[in-house]
Amino acid sequence: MPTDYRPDGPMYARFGVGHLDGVAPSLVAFMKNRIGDGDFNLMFTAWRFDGAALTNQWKWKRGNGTMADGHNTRIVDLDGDGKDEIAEIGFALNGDGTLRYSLADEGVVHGDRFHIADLDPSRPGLEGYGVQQDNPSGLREYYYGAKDGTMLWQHAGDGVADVGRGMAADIDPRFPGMEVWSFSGLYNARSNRLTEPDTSLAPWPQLGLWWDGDLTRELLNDGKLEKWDPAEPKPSNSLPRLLSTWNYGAVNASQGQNPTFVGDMRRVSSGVSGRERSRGRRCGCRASRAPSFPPRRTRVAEPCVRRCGPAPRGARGRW
Ligand SMILES: [Ca+2]
Ligand SMILES: [Ca+2]
Ligand SMILES: [Ca+2]
Repeated sequence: MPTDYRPDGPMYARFGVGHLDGVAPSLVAFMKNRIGDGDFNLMFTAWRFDGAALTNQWKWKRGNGTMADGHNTRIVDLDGDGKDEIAEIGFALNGDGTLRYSLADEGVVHGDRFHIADLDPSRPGLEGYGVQQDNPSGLREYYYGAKDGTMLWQHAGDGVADVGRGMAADIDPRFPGMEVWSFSGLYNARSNRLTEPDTSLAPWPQLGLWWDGDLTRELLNDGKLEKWDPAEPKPSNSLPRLLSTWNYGAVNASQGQNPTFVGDMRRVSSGVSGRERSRGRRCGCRASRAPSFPPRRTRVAEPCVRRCGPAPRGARGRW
């Protein structure tokens, strides 16, 4: 284990699996600690396990760079060449541990949420969307080409604000591709236009899932399965509700209750009941009976989910 930052204390880490060479899986580790009450150290490492020994393939250190990390690491093939890259909210690494791009020159700093997906199917490749925490420039949210970090649009406001949450999903079929939203209104990502002119009417930017079998995404917000209806837009606290999970024994999935929900599975929502949660075990599972058309990948077949979470029991080969 690299000891570069050991004098500053233990490093907390998050892990994922990536096919960095397009062939064999590597363990990718995000490792971070703090220099007293000051700056943070950040290091990425990649590891290969051959069945007997664990070998460190490379390490990347941020040093004094301004590349911003967030609360999620995305391991995803950004350029479609079959080899995974590693993305943070403000930069991306190539699979060999070199810096691919940084969004620092675009003014991106730390934020709590970002998403990478084919937000605009008419534009080749993947796009990214992120939100900002206390950006001194007033930047609230931004949308960019995920392959090379090309900034496509930004929204700024007066003063400094902690946006906190942001979400990307196709919830309005009138506009091609996905919508993105935080607290500045509901936008179609591709066009950078409000899909709902009243910016006080939008879902809460939390989590998404497919539940009722149609082409657009449903929403999972604080234990409620909700659906955005563009024809009857509502404020975030009164969206039409499909299901309240607490009626089935799950605890209310507020922020402090994580990991009550690990959702975004296909038409399945899982939660831990209050009683079982207190025992620290068992999951409850609630599945939709709505027919699914067209068929979609299950959670364990979705590359981004699989590469950024634990392997399901019994998984073999490339996944
Ligand atoms: Ca790639
Ligand atoms: Ca695209
Ligand atoms: Ca849409």
